[in-house]
Amino acid sequence: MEREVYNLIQEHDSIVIARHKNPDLDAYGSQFGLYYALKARFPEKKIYAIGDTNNQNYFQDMDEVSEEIKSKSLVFVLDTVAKQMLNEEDYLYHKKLVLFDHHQNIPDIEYDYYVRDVDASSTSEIVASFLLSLKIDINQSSARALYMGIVGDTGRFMYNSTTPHTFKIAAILLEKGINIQDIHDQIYLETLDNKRIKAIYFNSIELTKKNVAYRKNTEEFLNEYNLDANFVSRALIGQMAGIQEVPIWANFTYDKNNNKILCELRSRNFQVLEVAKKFGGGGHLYACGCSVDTWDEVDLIIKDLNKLVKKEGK
Ligand SMILES: [Mn+2]
Repeated sequence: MEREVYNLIQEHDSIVIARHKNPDLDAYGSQFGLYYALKARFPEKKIYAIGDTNNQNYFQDMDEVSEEIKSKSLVFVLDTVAKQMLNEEDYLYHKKLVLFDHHQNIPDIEYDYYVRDVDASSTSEIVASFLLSLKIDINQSSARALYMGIVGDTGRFMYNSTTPHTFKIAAILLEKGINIQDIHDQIYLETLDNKRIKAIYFNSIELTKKNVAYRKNTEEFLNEYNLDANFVSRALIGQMAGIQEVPIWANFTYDKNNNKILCELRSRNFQVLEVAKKFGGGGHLYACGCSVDTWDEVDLIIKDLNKLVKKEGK
């Protein structure tokens, strides 16, 4: 399959690299990891990185590409295969479409090739393996991006998704001369304000009878501290992780941009994915999400999570 994708790259004069919206480090890392490596290898081709942006963009401004150019291009979609995670304009127009992903979902968009590895720690790891298998040089910019993506999705090599292969890839990336201290500072240094918000957040988490921890982040809470919904949803949930008594934790955040409630579900050993899927979402077995319209639905999710603990009686 790698060979076929390589042939597609060679056949096209323009290549567009997209990834899911509200990008996390792995979305950016896989995107720019592929981008910088292909740019160096194929200087004569037009290569674009597209999508929305946020405060985790440690790379460069995103490109604007017309429908006309996209329609003639080989388009990559990275770190998702699900429509609801994508902006239509990022995958609809293409000559050929290639997916790279490590999630459990079944694609609901049409594609030509699908490079899938649910055992990979991250899409960045898949991209690194892809480049290595084709002997496309991973330059330092590419290595930095891919390393960031792996660090992001493995929680600095702490999650179970980290495999011997992940470390092999990380070793190869380090050999490119990237500075991991700089990388970690860029990702993890935070402001005093941020630390204070985390304390406020943590002090108001709630628990079900089975110690499912959750927090409902209302519009009022976001407004009071002038917080971004994506930040609250994705960055604050970690505050509930790593607590002995808490088997499952969930974060519910009102997002005024689309009038939805973003739901993030996490667990060490309960498969919360089944609950996310029931409510139209997806992701990984132990880390996943969905979005719903009402707080009543949120209460149903909390109930289901509580039931999950009850059922397994752990
Ligand atoms: Mn990922």
